[in-house]
Amino acid sequence: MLLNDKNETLKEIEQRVVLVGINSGRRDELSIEDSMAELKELSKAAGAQVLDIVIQNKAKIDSTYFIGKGKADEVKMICTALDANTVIFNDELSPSQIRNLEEVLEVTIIDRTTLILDIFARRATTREAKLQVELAQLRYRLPRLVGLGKSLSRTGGGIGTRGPGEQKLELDRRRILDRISDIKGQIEEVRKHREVQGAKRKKNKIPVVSLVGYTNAGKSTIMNKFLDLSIEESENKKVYSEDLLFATLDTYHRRIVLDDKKEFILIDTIGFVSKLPHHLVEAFKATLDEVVEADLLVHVVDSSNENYEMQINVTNEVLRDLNALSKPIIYAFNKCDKGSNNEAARLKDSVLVSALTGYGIEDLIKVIKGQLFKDMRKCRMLIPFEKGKIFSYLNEKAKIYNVKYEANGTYLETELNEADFNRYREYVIEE
Ligand SMILES: Nc1nc2c(ncn2[C@@H]2O[C@H](COP(=O)(O)OP(=O)(O)OP(=O)(O)O)[C@@H](O)[C@H]2O)c(=O)[nH]1
Ligand SMILES: [Mg+2]
Repeated sequence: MLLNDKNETLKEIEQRVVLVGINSGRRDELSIEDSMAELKELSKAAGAQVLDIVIQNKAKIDSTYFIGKGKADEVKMICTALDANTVIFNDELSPSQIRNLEEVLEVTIIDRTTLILDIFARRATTREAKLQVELAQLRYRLPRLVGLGKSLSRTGGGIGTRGPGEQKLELDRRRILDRISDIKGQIEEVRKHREVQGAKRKKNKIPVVSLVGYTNAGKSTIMNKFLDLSIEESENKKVYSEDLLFATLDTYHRRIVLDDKKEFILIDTIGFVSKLPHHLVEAFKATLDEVVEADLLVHVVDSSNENYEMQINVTNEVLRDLNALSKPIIYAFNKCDKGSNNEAARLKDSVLVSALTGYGIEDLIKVIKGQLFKDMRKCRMLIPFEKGKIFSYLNEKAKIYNVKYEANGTYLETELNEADFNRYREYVIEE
């Protein structure tokens, strides 16, 4: 399927890249192999061709070159031998590190944050997502410009470079600041519109379920499977899913109506990844806040991935940042068709599923319903014939198990939500 072609930063030149990471030996972090494998996937998602991976064991980061000077020379040799034009580092680099590395390696230097921001920029399709990504990019760039400005004035920069250099930076800085405030205004506008929609949904009291999880876990595929089971027309509401990191970069709301007429709004959104740039989480905060404001979270896990535990932890870290860990959460251990980890599904409130084959999807829906509609009340009602409107309303909105027309009205066996139960309490003859 086609991606957004408008952002062609990485596309114009073929990016032949070497990846570089530091193994700091810290226990609490992802293993360096996993982390570099993730960086490789991210690079591929940005359209780059990965030629080699270089790892340095180093407890302390070098302030000049990030890696040691000797290692930098080695990377230079590798780049020359493989004809690489870009080196991607697995961590955030300071402006001076970028400059020093560019000097030694004579290729484009990209850090992990820039890479992730770039992927987001290429994939975003809605106005809001585009604005949010641009905001994150500008905010990431701004202090880097300032840093560069300072270091330029410190070193002098030689005749002719200093003045214009600084002026240009100041100009860039001002332009960026202007653009930031412009974007903020636009985001505010879009957000107001979204809040109106959210308020409408609240008024209708339709419960909301959000799919959350590590990128590529299968959230969008699950959403599409749910749409198949929804009795509302759903074919043109399917969302994009693909074997790619960050296939989804916007938030999609879909109404799911089950055959017993119970319904909920399902939200599919961006996936998480380790070391998700802070600026990105900040820029997407409003979107993510909306996601985690749901009545229920379904945490989708790729249980066939050997790193599934790390991916659960990464997701939970982001959820913690968003203050969402106290929400009701159901785990969907997906991709069980790929030889899943049965151990995984022993967690409380978890369901083993395969969005591909459909295995377990009905069970997942059952668990979701159990959680969302646990306050539903079964009752028998007698509705006088002159209240035909109430009958039509219930017929449309509620599951009706039995109807009989009796002498003094319509007799119903049904199940009502709290609000309807209270509204029509006078017609309830037995609970
Ligand atoms: N074998 C198998 N593949 C699956 C299953 N569910 C999803 N996939 C595949 O996994 C890949 C990622 O699925 P998506 O639904 O796009 O994943 P996502 O969680 O929405 O990912 P992002 O939007 O990138 O965060 C796709 O190639 C899917 O076809 C499953 O149950 N079994
Ligand atoms: Mg998706």
